[in-house]
Amino acid sequence: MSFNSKLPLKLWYSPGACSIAAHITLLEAGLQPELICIEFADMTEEFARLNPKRKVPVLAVGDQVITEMPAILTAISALNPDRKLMGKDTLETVRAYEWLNYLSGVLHGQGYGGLWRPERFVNDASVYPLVKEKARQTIKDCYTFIDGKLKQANTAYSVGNSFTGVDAFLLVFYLWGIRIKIDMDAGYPSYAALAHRVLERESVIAAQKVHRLKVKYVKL
Ligand SMILES: N[C@@H](CCC(=O)N[C@@H](CS)C(=O)NCC(=O)O)C(=O)O
Repeated sequence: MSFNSKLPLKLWYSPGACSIAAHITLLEAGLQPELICIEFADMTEEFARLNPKRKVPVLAVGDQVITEMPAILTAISALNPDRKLMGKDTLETVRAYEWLNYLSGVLHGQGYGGLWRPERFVNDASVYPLVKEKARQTIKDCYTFIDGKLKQANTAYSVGNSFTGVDAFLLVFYLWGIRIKIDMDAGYPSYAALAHRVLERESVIAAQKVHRLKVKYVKL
């Protein structure tokens, strides 16, 4: 089965969503996918035939449809292995997965999932405020953890000194933190420093024009 960067590439994304991380990483790999915008409200039966989970990002490489951020970032990295977008050696790749699973499972799934989609956690709408309150605390706990981990590592990027897909995913949560009115720069300086470094990359500047996920850029 062929799997290479000569095959047609399609990325389904939603404005403001996590899917920008896949687009950034594709651009970092030197790849220009066909971009297909799908609003959350339009994730109907037709979209469900593509991704029954009704979520973005979705990446198609030829006839292979790939979902879930860690899998998508792995696929993109494999399309241009020279760019080492999942780490330069085995240990860095292990660390990349350690980050991605945590970001995807805890910060995205539990934190932002609970805050923006409390109905996924409880049936009783009267307790949504409690779910949201707990989710906001989970988000802040994650930011504290991320900031501490980056401070301790003292590297230019989250996995060593080169950009990986993890940095694109971390940028999403930095921007979402600002969206939910957390003072990211004051509260999490090591995380903010990484995010500002990532925001300067050409891939990010190009992707932001498409995704409407912007931040008033204040240089630290
Ligand atoms: N576990 C999935 C989560 C993807 C996800 O939650 N995507 C959001 C956008 S950031 C989505 O499509 N949400 C649709 C909805 O909530 O209706 C992944 O890692 O790709």
